[in-house]
Amino acid sequence: MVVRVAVIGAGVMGADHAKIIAQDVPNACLQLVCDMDGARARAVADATSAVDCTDGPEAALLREDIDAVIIASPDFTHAPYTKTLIARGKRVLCEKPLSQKIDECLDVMAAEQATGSPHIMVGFMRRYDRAYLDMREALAKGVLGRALMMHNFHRNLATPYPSFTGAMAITNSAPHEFDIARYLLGVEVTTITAHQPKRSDDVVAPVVMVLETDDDQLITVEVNNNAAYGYDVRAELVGELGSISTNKVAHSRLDARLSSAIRYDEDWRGHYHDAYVAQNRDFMGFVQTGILPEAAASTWDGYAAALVADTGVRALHSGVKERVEMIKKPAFYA
Ligand code: ISE
Repeated sequence: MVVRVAVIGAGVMGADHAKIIAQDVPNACLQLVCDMDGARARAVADATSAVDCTDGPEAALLREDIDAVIIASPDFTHAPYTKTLIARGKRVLCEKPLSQKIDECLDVMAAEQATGSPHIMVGFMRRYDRAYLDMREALAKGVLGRALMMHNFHRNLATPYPSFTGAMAITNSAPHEFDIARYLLGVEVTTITAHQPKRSDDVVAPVVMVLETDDDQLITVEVNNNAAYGYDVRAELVGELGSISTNKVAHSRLDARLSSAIRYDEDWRGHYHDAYVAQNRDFMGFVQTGILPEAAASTWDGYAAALVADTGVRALHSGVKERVEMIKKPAFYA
């Protein structure tokens, strides 16, 4: 069966998803590219030979010639669009966050549970990245012994716009770390503290967080959205018997003239290209079988990451350790 896919939102991530669907995913046909900016939708559709394009997202979600949808439109649209698509019985890959509002996450979860089957996969692509997969395997094989700590660094070249805040470092960037740590350790986060050093200028300073888990482990997360030198994401998982670290900071290293230089990516698209491809291929399996893939992030995972982020923002403002108040996990997500 060929799956006809619509990509809603043709910005940075939407354009990337469209390209991956068109070039790297067997059994998928890029049926529709949609963006409120019609010229942008047209440009991405032309570049990817999509069947059609449109500037009307609401109408696009109702089209009959679409089997599955990738949502990469602005964050505030994720919850309403996923709810429309759940009602239509479509399977959706929704870029993170599911929503930044906790009540909206709960709403989407309730709508999905009411159908009796999973409809949404949240785009936490690091679950498909080779380095994190190796961590998972090392843990499962017992090579590390009991996991004690996970340290994470998340550095961007620069914030996407000047009004980006420390709170947004927590709600926009850190959810990747919240999700991958929960996923690898198989735990929930119970508390969080958040701190910021003072910069000499007025751009947003790094945020450093310490998280405790319900299995008494510690997770540290540094998000530095203005690292200035390149896109650099690293992690180390420390157990009682050993430790495993990500080992790829860049695609290449140039050795010449008695020195060595590493070339960093400008953003995450190159760094995680293979993970995005694997994730989107897995999404096709989800559409065809209706079974949420083992590695995929569910709406519960989307809720959990959003809740940790929300609590993290509170901790940043209060300056004290805040408790993450989760609802009881519904049996649907067991
Ligand atoms: C950004 O918000 C993302 O969502 C990307 O996936 C991430 O890798 C990037 O560093 C974030 O800032």
